[in-house]
Amino acid sequence: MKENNTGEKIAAYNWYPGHMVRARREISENVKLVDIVVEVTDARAPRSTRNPELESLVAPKPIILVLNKKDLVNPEELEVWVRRLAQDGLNPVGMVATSGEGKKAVIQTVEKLFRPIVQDMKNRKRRVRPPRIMVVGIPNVGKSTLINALAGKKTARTGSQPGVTRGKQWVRIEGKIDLLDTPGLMWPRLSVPEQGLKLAALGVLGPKAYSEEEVARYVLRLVREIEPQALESRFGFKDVQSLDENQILESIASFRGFGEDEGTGFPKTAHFVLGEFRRGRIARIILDRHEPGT
Ligand SMILES: Nc1nc2c(ncn2[C@@H]2O[C@H](COP(=O)(O)OP(=O)(O)OP(=O)(O)O)[C@@H](O)[C@H]2O)c(=O)[nH]1
Ligand SMILES: [Mg+2]
Repeated sequence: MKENNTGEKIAAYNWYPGHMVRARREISENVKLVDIVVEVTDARAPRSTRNPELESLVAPKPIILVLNKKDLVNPEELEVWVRRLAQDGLNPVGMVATSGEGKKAVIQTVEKLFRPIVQDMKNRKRRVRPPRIMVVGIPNVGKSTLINALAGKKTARTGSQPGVTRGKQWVRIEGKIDLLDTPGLMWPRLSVPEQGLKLAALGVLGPKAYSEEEVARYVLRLVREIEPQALESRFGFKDVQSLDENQILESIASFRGFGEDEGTGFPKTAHFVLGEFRRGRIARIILDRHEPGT
C-alpha cells in the first residue's frame, strides 16, 4: 500500500537506531537536571506528534504537554483534547508560540507542579530554589519558538551556573523559572503507517521522506471526511463527498489554473494543497481521532 511506502521511507530516512539511541541518552541525562519536562506537540495531531517513550524516560517527573500552533485548529475540538489529556495527567496547555499566547498558562502550570517539590525541600530543611524545566519534542513542532517566547527579550542568559550544571546554558524566565536553553530533540512516533502521513502533512518530516502527491491526497481525503464544507467554501465544490481524491485534485488544479498539471499527476497542485493546509488556509482540523491507534 502507498501508506506503507511513506511510513517505511520515513523510518529509513529520518530516524535510524543510532539517532534514537543518542536522543534517548541525551534526554535521560538532561532530565536529571530538571524538575518538570515540557513536551511540545503540534495541536493538529496531539497524539501523533508526541513521543511514546517520553513518559517512561522522564518518570517520575511531571510532563506539561504543550499543544502548540493552536491558531491552526478549531478551539472547541482542541478543548476536547485538552480535557482528555488532563485526565491522563499530562497537564495540557494550548499555545501559540509565535505570538506568546499561552505562555502565562505554561508558567502557572510549572508553578503548580513545583509546589509539592518546594514543600519537600522545606521539609528537608533545604534551601528553596526556582523550578528547573526543559523543553523536548519531535522536529518542527515549535520548540525553539517556544523557548524564545518563554525567555522573552528581557531575560538574559544566566550562563552556566555552578551548582546547577557546568556547561549547560540556562535562562531565567520572569525571574522565577530556570529553563535549559537547548531543546531535546525526540524522534516521532511511527507505529501506525497513517502517522507517517500525518507527520508529513504537518511538515515534521524532511521533503525527501515522502511524496507530496501521496500526502496531499491523504490530506484531501481527511478534510473531505472531517470538514467537507471547508473544501466546498474554499474551492467552490458542490458536493465534495461524492468526489474521490483525484477528482478533488483535478478540480483544484483547474480552480488554480494548474490545468496542465493533470497529465503529470498533479505535482504542482499537490504542492499548493500542502502549503495551504500547513498555513491553516484549507481547514483547521485535528488529524488525530480520539480512538487510540488513530
Ligand atoms: N502557526 C504557527 N506556527 C508556529 C507556531 N510555533 C512555531 N511555528 C512555526 O513552526 C515552524 C517550526 O518552529 P521551530 O520553533 O523552528 O520548531 P522546532 O521544534 O524548534 O524545530 P526543529 O529545531 O527543526 O526541531 C516555524 O516556521 C515557526 O514559525 C505557532 O504557534 N503557530
Ligand atoms: Mg529548533
